[in-house]
Amino acid sequence: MTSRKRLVGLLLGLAAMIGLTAVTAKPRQAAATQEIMVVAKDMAFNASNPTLRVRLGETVRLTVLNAEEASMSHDLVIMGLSVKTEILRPGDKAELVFVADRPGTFTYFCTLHPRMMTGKFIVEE
Ligand SMILES: [Cu+2]
Repeated sequence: MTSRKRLVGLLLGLAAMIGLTAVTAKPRQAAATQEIMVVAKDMAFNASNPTLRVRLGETVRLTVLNAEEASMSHDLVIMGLSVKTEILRPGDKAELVFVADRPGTFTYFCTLHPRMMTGKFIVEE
């Protein structure tokens, strides 16, 4: 009776260990989607053209909103990552989903105002 209880305990412990291993062994690509919201307004992205950071292999959902009040169009391109929105008129929103599959420091910018609206997009290993 006692040894059977011990056996059950041992089996439960073993099952827990196997379960733990399965969780630990999950690939990094299975990580949650990284949500990034960028608002284009007053000739800047998020007011200060911030550096955006994601991890290598991560799925990124990039939302770009043109919040200008005047008739100023914008878009957003990330050089080297094949990420590009269409031209967005005021009130327009684009949503791009992509996998950050190349490590490095990339430049994002608006093709209509590349000098004023530009920042860094970093894919960290
Ligand atoms: Cu622009």
